[in-house]
Amino acid sequence: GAGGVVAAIDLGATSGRVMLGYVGPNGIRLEPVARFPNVPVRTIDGLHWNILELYRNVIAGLAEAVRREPGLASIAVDSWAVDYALLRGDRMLGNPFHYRDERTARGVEAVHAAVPFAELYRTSGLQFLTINTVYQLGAEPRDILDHADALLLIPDLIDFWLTGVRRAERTNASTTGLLNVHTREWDDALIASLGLPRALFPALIEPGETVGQLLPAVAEEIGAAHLATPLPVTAIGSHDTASAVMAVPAVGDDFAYISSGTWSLVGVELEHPVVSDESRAANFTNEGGVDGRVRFLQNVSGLWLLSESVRTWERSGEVIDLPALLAEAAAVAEPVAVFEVGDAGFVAPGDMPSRIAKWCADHGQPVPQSRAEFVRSILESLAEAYAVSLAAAQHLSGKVVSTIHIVGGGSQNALLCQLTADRTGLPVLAGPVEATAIGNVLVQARAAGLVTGDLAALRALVAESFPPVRYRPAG
Ligand code: ADP
Ligand code: LRH
Repeated sequence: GAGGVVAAIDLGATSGRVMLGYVGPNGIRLEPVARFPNVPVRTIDGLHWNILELYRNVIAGLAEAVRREPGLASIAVDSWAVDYALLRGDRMLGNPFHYRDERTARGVEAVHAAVPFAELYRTSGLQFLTINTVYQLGAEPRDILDHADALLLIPDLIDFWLTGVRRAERTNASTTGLLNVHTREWDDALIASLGLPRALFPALIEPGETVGQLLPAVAEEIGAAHLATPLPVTAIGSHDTASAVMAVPAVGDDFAYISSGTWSLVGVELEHPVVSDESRAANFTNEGGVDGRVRFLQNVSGLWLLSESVRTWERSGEVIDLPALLAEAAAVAEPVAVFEVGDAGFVAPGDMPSRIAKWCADHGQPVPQSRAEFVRSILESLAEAYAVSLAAAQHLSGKVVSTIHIVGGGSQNALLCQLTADRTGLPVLAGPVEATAIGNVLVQARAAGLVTGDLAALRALVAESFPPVRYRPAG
């Protein structure tokens, strides 16, 4: 193709952005258009996303994108997984819940009473996480489920608001727990066993297909009504992690990845799912990737531990400089505690340093004494968890890995990258920071004919445009 420009909307659990992506045979360039925080809101019935505020920012960002680039060829949306809105007709039934809301505990009990976890795993291939859509649905009141006529995951909801078309993008649908891991279709039998109305689940759509054209009212709102051709919204790997893994700048096949942001998604890419008893016991997930790949990975906690600590320290009004704090953490010379980052006690929002200190005291480990020691302990513990996960991923899948790619916001954390190299004994290639947006852009660009090629070719393009930073293991 001759090249062109598309707009990527990437909504992370911490922040959202709208990017212009310029793509041609010689590379990719990203131009940030808008960035906005994603701040959840607690009301009497629980913890919610501020979805209307996010959508307002999406529209404002798209308006700015069209102002800068009237030649825009396409738009696509990705976000964090598992969360959803229920709708009846055009109306959203209540505000979407945040996956950290405590109601899922009830859902887990209800779901496992109907279908034991071993059977869920054989069908969906999904690791046990209380946040999974299936457990959230297990906590929904019956009358609300019966009143609804559609369930849309967050990117599907934004696509619906933009186009009026309701579809379920396949990579993100794979995080619900209701997709069959082998057929990649909604599992009707499982949905029936759980007593969920089958009609809630829209027709699936594959990355690269067109969702629809912008509604006239939306085109008007973003200043695109006068454009020569109506703007399409394209389906991409709308699960942010699917887009991030797509854009790993890997050369060859023997790599592992860590998509590092609020969560760390640690694993390998496979052609076929692994749903053995052993992988179930190790709690490994098989999520759907772009171009039919399997993302065989584990949700290891992530920089949530750090950002929630910083948020706690900032409550007194002080503003913390993250790069300075990371430099202090790098200078800590005494050994620090290595704690269990996946402990269920760290999932909810709130005072993180106190919870970490309590974990260390309860487990006979040295309690961190300063902010720098807390940060060092968090990063050592994450790196250790990565090493354990990566060893398991290789053992369970039979894939042998010689390089680890770290992408996402956490790839800027040099200390974390170095500790990961040290604890795994493998070289770490860090970056790009905006892998998710790049994956979003590339699948749109390929659909629009701006670029051609399979995953390997697209990844080579990423590597040329965003050369990663190399960390060698110590010793
Ligand atoms: P998400 O997509 O989940 O919202 P991101 O991929 O944007 O997350 O990553 C956010 C994380 O990136 C932050 O929690 C922070 O720890 C890390 N980060 C951001 N900027 C820097 C920086 N300059 N140095 C080190 N880490 C950073
Ligand atoms: C990362 C992510 C992850 C999911 C979690 C809900 O942003 O999408 O892959 O497990 O958020």
